[in-house]
Amino acid sequence: MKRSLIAAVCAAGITLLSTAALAQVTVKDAWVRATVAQQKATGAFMQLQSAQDARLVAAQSPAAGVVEVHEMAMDSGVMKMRAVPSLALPAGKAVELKPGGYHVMLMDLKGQVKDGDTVPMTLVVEGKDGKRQNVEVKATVRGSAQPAMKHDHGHGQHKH
Ligand SMILES: [Cu+2]
Repeated sequence: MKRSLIAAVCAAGITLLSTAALAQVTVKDAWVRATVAQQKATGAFMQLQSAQDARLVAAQSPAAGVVEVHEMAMDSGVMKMRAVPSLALPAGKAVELKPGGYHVMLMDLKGQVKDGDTVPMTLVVEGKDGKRQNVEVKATVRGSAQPAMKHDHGHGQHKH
């Protein structure tokens, strides 16, 4: 019992050492919005934090033909989204990808993304030294697509 515990701790130590040279990126609460049949695109959201200054420069997923990093912003009173070449991940700062803000856009979907499914994604993070690192993410599919398509009247928005 005791021996196996020590072995586990050692293994964890080795993992930490081998990744120390790269920007260590943690991903929290990764989720993808569910789609309806025939819907070709959806968004992935998560919280990213990098130990060192880095940038999210690309993403891939076997579930989508095209994956881009998008930004949503008000433009002359209209909510618009556009692809951004990269997303800055300042050292130690949690960067939120959320509805209405930055998101990973999954386009040319291979199939319907259903509530409860898991969507694997690979994020490509580039450190200040130009070194690229792949970060594997398993995002959980949440919700039904309808509320996202309809207009919300402001009810049930507070989630405290
Ligand atoms: Cu988008």
